[in-house]
Amino acid sequence: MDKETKYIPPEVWEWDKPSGGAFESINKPTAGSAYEQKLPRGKHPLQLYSQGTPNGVKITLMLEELLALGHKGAEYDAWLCRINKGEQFSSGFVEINPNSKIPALLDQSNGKEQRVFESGAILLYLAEKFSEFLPTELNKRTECLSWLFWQMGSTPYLGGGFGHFYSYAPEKFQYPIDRYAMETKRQLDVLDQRLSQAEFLACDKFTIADIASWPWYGQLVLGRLYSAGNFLDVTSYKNVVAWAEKIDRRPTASKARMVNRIVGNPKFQLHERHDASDFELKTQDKLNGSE
Ligand SMILES: N[C@@H](CCC(=O)N[C@@H](CS)C(=O)NCC(=O)O)C(=O)O
Repeated sequence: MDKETKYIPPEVWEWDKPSGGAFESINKPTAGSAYEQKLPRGKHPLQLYSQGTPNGVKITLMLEELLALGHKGAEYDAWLCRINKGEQFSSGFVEINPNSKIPALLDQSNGKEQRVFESGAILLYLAEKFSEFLPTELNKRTECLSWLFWQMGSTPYLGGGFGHFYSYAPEKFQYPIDRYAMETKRQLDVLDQRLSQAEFLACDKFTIADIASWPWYGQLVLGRLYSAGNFLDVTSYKNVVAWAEKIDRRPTASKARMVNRIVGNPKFQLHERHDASDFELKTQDKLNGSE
């Protein structure tokens, strides 16, 4: 960068132009609702407002796992919230998540209403509500929550850092790509070393720690995120790859990835899920590309 183009921060930052890149139309420096619109409600106990991004898949994986175990109370309506159209800024969505990010959950069981936002909090809520995927023994529970919080704190460097600058930014800038590629590889190494000692992140059982991490790090090492498999040499993290493949073989995993998905093969896009049969009957290829 020469002297003329070098950026000198002003005294006070002001939002005078869109930031550029894939999300410039929805990025803004203020919170709160942008327009009045109620959220739709279905008949099931749990109402999920989401999109099929890795954070969204955490919750659909948890819900499909709970249903596979026979928990009828985990029946859910999954409504599509299109974040690229700014639907997370509707008044109804903001009532459920003041932070305007998917996923958001409303539990309307037993005539009461409980909102839950932040994917980690949603996983913990569902784990406690159904007494599943969270060990009860204090040391294992603590290990599980440590990995859950590790994921929540670490992944913004992978998504908002590496993914943003490698994939979404308007230009390729070496400084942030180097910084976040290094951090992402460090995180993969953390996981790889942990998974050399234990079958799953918290212990020998599949828990919400795995459910939180797989849609990000699992998808990354399976080459499904940011087309960055080669760049980050993901196959060298052998324990992470083995863990990711093992979870990928669970029958719930492919379903979880279909719900609220709006990109890729229409056969694997189920924009809204209101019934178990929707996976067979309501995918976008069956709906003839209409919505
Ligand atoms: N910490 C939040 C992050 C959620 C998040 O970043 N969601 C993204 C999609 S993956 C989103 O809604 N982005 C829309 C926006 O930033 O306006 C969580 O884990 O629930």
